[in-house]
Amino acid sequence: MPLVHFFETSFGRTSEREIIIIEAVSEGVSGWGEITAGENPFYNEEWTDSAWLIARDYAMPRILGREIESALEVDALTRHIRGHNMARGGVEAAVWDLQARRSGNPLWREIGGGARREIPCGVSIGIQNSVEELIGKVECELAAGYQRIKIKIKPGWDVDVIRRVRERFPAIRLMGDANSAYTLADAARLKELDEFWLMMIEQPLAHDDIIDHAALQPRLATPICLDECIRSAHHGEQAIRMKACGIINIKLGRVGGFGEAKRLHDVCEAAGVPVWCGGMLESGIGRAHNIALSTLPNFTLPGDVSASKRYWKRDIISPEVEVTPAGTIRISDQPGFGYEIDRDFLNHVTVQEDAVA
Ligand code: OSB
Ligand code: MG
Repeated sequence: MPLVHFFETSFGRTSEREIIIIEAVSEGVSGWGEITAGENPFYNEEWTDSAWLIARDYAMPRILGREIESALEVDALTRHIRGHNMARGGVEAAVWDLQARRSGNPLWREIGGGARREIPCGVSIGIQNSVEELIGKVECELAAGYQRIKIKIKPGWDVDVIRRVRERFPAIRLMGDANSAYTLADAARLKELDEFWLMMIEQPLAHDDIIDHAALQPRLATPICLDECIRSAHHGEQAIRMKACGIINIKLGRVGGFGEAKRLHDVCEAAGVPVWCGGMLESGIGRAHNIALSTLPNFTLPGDVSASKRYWKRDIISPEVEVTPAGTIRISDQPGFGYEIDRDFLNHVTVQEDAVA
């Protein structure tokens, strides 16, 4: 599916998504999941083609044909797979949706959420061709009501860019996401960002590092938010113990599904560390899962969960995800994740299919 606008991070530019959708069927009811891997192994080690094989050949055979009491069991059944959390998590999420639809409950209730009826939303704005274009985009998203603005940064697109945005919008909730573009040797440069009162700076250092983040955090006034390097509740525990961050971004796929996302959420809540729901340029299916996840109590900060139309000319769910003028998404009480699948359009954009039975 082509994005309405390219999305550029410190690791590259995406113009078109190749998304794996999982349909889990039991006794005539379908549940839906999305594997959130990118098209290339640049955010983490997974990509569309690796995830296809892991889901088909390793994750799904462990679940199919089994009597499962609860979707909670799926995580344990696929734990023997090392890494590949997004592939595992997409399958797991489909079984959660299936469980919710079979029991007639909204997914948010099924996972133990429901702390709020509307979730607070922010946007993630990629690296643009010019600062003027970036400022135009920020203006547009603020006018749409979004509660916080995240700007992608990298060396050469950081202090000067943030300065200009901050000058233009002195009072907005603003943050930067580096996607691992710096090292500890850049600490002085990152420290310069302190003067702009960012809510947080996301994953400044290596994708697999916690220790250097712990060395960086006391040198900054700005809280560090960890994304890439937190792949489990245990990593969250370690990062908090080391004081490597003040905030954690939880992505369903990155941690391998709802089971682990809930455990990570609970670890953070117990430690007084707020969390928010990250995004991976999902279709409506992954987006709907993110909305359900964001109703857990400790998701108190605006997430990167935003309206379908920011990404797609037409989404594969109906209705599309919409954002209120207050910058929130209202949760649905429909069974499952609360939206219908637009099967005609899904078929139209499908390029490859496989069935495991
Ligand atoms: O680091 O949060 C990130 C997109 C792709 C890969 C990594 C990230 C992102 C985003 C986009 O920031 C969030 C979204 O709008 O879905
Ligand atoms: Mg990030």
